Amino acid sequence: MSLAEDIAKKSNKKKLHFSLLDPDKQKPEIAGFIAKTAEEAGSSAVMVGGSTLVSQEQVDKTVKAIKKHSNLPVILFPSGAKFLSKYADAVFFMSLLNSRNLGYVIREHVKGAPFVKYSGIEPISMGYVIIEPGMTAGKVGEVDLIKKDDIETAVGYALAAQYLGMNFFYLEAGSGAPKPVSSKMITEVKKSIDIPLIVGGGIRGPKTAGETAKAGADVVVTGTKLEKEKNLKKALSDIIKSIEG
Ligand code: 1GP
Repeated sequence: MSLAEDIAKKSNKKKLHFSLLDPDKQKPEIAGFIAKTAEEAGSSAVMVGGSTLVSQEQVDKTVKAIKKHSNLPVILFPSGAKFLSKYADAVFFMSLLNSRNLGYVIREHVKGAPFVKYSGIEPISMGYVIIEPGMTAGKVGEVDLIKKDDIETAVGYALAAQYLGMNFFYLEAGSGAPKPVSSKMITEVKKSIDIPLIVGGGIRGPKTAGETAKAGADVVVTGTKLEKEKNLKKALSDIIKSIEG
């Protein structure tokens, strides 16, 4: 079974948590330690990526350290073709659908596709949109942000992603967002589509994580929370329990 099928199947039975690690935010060994802790706490996968990366080497080293310390699948969450790693299990082959820059919509994909083919990592097709406030991802991605209460536009993008054949849809408020995507938007998007819905950005505690899952997210992603937490295992376990309901 492909990883995409496995995630879709598991997320049908229970809500999942993915841990996002940005290679720019910590040394590879620390990323490995965080991944190990995330696995112990019940996270289902590690996503690796960020908007401010500088080299493929950075990504390679982080992915290798994660693989060394944990058994979780590693899915790249790339901001461009330069940031792929053959050591990962899969890559979110994601189009930033509301970017004004065609690079993020399709052109980087054209550059990166041969690497994906020859490295053998699994491409997981995903539509990705950024909602206000968008934070760094919104700026770097040159995004026409979806207004936080513009549910109609969010639903339109979600349906378009599904009709284009994408296997997952991702609502992103931006890393470090003061507030996550609203429950109302999540519920309406989830109601409209048949593909799994991933939600991230600004989710830092059990309450918001639980609300996000309850509203309809199949997968809840946290990033920042992993970086600055003293008792990470406990903090993540609480978040994951709350997601699972
Ligand atoms: C993943 O960008 C987010 O969608 C991560 O956001 O860092 O706010 O958890 P946080």
